[in-house]
Amino acid sequence: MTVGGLSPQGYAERLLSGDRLALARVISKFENRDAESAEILRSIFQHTGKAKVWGITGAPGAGKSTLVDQLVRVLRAQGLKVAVVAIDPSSPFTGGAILGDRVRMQDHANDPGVFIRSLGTRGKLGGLSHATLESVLALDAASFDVILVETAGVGQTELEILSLAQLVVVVLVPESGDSVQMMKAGLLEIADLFVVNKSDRPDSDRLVHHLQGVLDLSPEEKRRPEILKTQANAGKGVEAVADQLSVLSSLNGEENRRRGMEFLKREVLHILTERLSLSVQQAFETSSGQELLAQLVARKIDPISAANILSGG
Ligand SMILES: Nc1nc2c(ncn2[C@@H]2O[C@H](COP(=O)(O)OP(=O)(O)O)[C@@H](O)[C@H]2O)c(=O)[nH]1
Ligand SMILES: [Mg+2]
Repeated sequence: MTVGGLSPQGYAERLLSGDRLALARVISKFENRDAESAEILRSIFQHTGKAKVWGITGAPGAGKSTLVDQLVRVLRAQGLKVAVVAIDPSSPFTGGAILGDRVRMQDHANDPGVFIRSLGTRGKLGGLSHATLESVLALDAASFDVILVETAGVGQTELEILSLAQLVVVVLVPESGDSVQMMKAGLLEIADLFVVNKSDRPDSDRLVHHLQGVLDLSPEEKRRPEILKTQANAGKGVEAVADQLSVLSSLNGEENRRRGMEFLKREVLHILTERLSLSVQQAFETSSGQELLAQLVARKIDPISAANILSGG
């Protein structure tokens, strides 16, 4: 069956009825900021807000994809429909995810209860976080119970993306000194659960103790995150991670609601800020805008008064 040539409404209806091809197309439209995106989003938004959205972050090579793959297995065994959104900054050339992720995930390729999607970083400023949010909304509307968002904890964009998650898992590994890097990157503040992966390697207990020390020192503004050890490539410790996430999900009802509200508030603010910024730039391009700029430069008018004029004040 083809889904080409559908109206935005048609795409939305197919997606809501569980059509995977329509879902994939809609995500592509969101990713490419297609003109139909706004209308599709409007049609599906009321059907969102049900899925659990869990972020998985950590340095490249920490084992996030391996852990995600294993979490999918565990959650599927519990009868849950699971989607994965992988954000991959390591492949700027193809705008897609590294091959390894796809190969590993092929185990789930024929399972209708699993949907895996990579989003590239080809987006412009802020584009990737918008695309990620909208993709997560599409998956939510398509009735996935759990949406796992894998992202390398490296920059502001990734932190922004993680703020859409109700729970954030930070994956650390013993051999690298990345725990300190992670803390610097602000991951300590957003972690709801720490996973020390590659526990088959020496020094994993040392990392656990180190982390405990760090947590002892940090202000107790939120629930203290647990630290769990895994060996993701052997599937060890993954059930405990899934269980802990489920427990936190059920405990965090009010907190999840608050996070969700804060996130959506910020998203609306983003949209408006982008629009306003664009319209002011366009205003400067007009002849009266050029005149205003000339007056500014000549010190005949000050920036506050210029802003008042531009905002019609
Ligand atoms: N020794 C060991 N290797 C692991 C473990 N988990 C994952 N790996 C390996 O670490 C490498 C990077 O894993 P990957 O999941 O791609 O990391 P990501 O970049 O964080 O997504 C792969 O070769 C995995 O097989 C583990 O628990 N122990
Ligand atoms: Mg990965």
